[in-house]
Amino acid sequence: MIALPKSLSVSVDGEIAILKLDRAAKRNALDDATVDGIGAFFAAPPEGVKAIVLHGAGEHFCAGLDLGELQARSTAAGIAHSRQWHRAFEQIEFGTVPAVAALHGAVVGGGLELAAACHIRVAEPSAFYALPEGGRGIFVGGGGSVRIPRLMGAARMADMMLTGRVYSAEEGQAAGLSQYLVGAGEGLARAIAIAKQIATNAPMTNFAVIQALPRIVEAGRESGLLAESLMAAIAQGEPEAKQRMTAFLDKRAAKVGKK
Ligand code: 1HE
Repeated sequence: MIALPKSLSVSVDGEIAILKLDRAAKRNALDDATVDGIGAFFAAPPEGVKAIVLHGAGEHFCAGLDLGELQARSTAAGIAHSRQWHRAFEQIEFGTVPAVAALHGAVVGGGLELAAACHIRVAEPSAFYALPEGGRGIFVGGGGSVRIPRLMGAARMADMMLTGRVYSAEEGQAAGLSQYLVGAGEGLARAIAIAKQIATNAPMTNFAVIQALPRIVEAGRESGLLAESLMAAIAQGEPEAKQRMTAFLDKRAAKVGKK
């Protein structure tokens, strides 16, 4: 496994890897080493891992950019810093396996940008969302302006940045920031269960969902429909797809909504 900075720790549970932001004393604030470590981990997950869970140590998921590292940067250096975050978070969104974030406490600034790069977000009631960049005189730089409006809409994101509005876990769920809202203390276990479920899918299905689906959403209608048909035919042609469909016809596979 690749070497990670002290602020990250990993455990592997069968086909699932669990990556922990492990800097609770600083509320898991993201310094450069942590951002690079996240990117490197998602770019090359441990052998055999089919889904990754991301969570935070302590009382909060992530307090965003490490403000201690926010020096006066030249414009060019500021662009390079933001692009470093972009590269790292692209490894999550367009990496090799689906990512599930377990959210609790602060999910703010770059922490929300990080969560938004994951494919599934599971929130505990303590989770709260904010974009304090607005009040700190800066702008999102970790891909937030591209990813967050796709979850909640540009109008809600603009409101968060312009007014400092904080969304509660319930509000975040209603607005689309999380797909699951679970009980207190249940987030990590639920995220792991979801990741294990994802790991049982045919690899081509997971590939299609994380690589093809977001590109199709952004493509024009005709290109999107063509890409969909190609992806559908490729997935359908896989031996695993044939086995799974035969298993259903032979009454060996679960019905939808039933065990
Ligand atoms: C930090 C950071 C940080 C905490 N960088 N050190 N993000 C923010 O503007 C959020 C700033 N943080 C907070 O509002 C609060 O810390 C929390 C709501 C997240 C948590 O509150 P709390 O009461 O649990 O913790 P605390 O007492 O505020 O912080 C504990 C320690 O963590 C303290 O350090 P200490 O040495 O005094 O113990 C804090 O200074 C430290 N800490 N958050 C550095 N963010 C690619 S662009 C992205 C742009 C952004 O992300 S901007 C948003 C930055």
